[in-house]
Amino acid sequence: QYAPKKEDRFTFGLWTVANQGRDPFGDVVRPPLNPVRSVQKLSELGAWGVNFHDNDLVPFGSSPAEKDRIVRDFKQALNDYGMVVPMATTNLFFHPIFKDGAFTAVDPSVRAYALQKTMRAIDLGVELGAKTYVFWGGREGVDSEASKNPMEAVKRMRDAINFLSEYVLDNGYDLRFALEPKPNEPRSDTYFPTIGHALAFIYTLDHPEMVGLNPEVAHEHMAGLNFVHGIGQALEAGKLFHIDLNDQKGPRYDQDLRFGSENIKSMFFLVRLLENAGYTGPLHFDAHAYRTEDEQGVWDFALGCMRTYNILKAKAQRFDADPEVQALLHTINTGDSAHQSLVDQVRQGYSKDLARQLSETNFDVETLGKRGYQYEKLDQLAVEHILGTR
Ligand code: 3MF
Ligand code: MG
Ligand code: MG
Ligand code: MG
Repeated sequence: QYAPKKEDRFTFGLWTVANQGRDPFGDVVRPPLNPVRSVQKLSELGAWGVNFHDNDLVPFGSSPAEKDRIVRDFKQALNDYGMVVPMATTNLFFHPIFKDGAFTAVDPSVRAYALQKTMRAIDLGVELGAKTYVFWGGREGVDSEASKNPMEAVKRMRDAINFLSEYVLDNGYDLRFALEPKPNEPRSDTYFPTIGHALAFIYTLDHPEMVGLNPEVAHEHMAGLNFVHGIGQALEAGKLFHIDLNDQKGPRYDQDLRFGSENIKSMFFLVRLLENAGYTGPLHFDAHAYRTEDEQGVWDFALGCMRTYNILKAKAQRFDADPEVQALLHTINTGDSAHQSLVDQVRQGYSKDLARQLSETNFDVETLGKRGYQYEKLDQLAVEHILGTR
């Protein structure tokens, strides 16, 4: 019943299942995983597609002949195993050239090279079918505040996104951009640190309609923020183009844990929101197996991410269909009908008459202040659904 299927639209980054477990204190613990093998295994487990950074597929510095061979084999694997590539992105953080950033680096040669690398990676992504192109500004930030003017950094990022938007249009590509905010790591501070910062930036671009967001659970939790609310605002703005699902234990380094392995309650409300809002984009996992795992542990991890999403989806449906929940939500949201009509009119917009009606209305503030909202009862119902007793 919870087994993942292609229609569920689950995707993984090639970098996620191929993560070898290197961390700042320890070396790799798993052998490299070939992209073709990842495509095969993920397909068998029920995933719909894979996403990649240019260099996840074609190693940095490959010759044109090597690149052609790799891309040919990869296309063949996609075809053989019925997998798609909905998203692609650029690695603008691994090579030493990017140690001070890419689009916002102080060195103009680095900024120009970052554009060249991204144009090539866009061509590759589009060739493999990508419809969304993600920008995670891995090293776009500072360690020393003395090094850069933060206003100039915004302008440089805007120049890059505007230029690349035109590149996409000029080539007639069917591709949208999704900005992925993160507050820090690997830089001690990253520009555009949260969903809110990125969202505000989009409306200063030349083609805001082409640019949306790719928020990540762990990244917002690193900043101590409520991910469900960030996703709500992105959805409401029509800007949730893509999503990085994973999990995280509070404001620490980016842990990329198996989806739903830690914050089960907020992930329940996240899945409920995505499903009820009719989000139809990819459900992408940007996470990796614990460093303790061998290859089998990687597939256990991948299957776990997808199963947990499906289980939470079923639980969210049961919660919404529960008559006791429905009755309680109805009571909670109902008040004086005259006042309901006032706020309905506010939604329609301002008028002098409405302003007059509002200023002449008498409110029983004492009684309203004494009201109990029954959220304890409602929340306990949610908890019981999550725990499986209803
Ligand atoms: C880092 C990330 C990135 C981005 C990726 C674009 C390596 O914290 O989250 O993963 O998700 O670059 O999708
Ligand atoms: Mg991340
Ligand atoms: Mg992460
Ligand atoms: Mg991510």
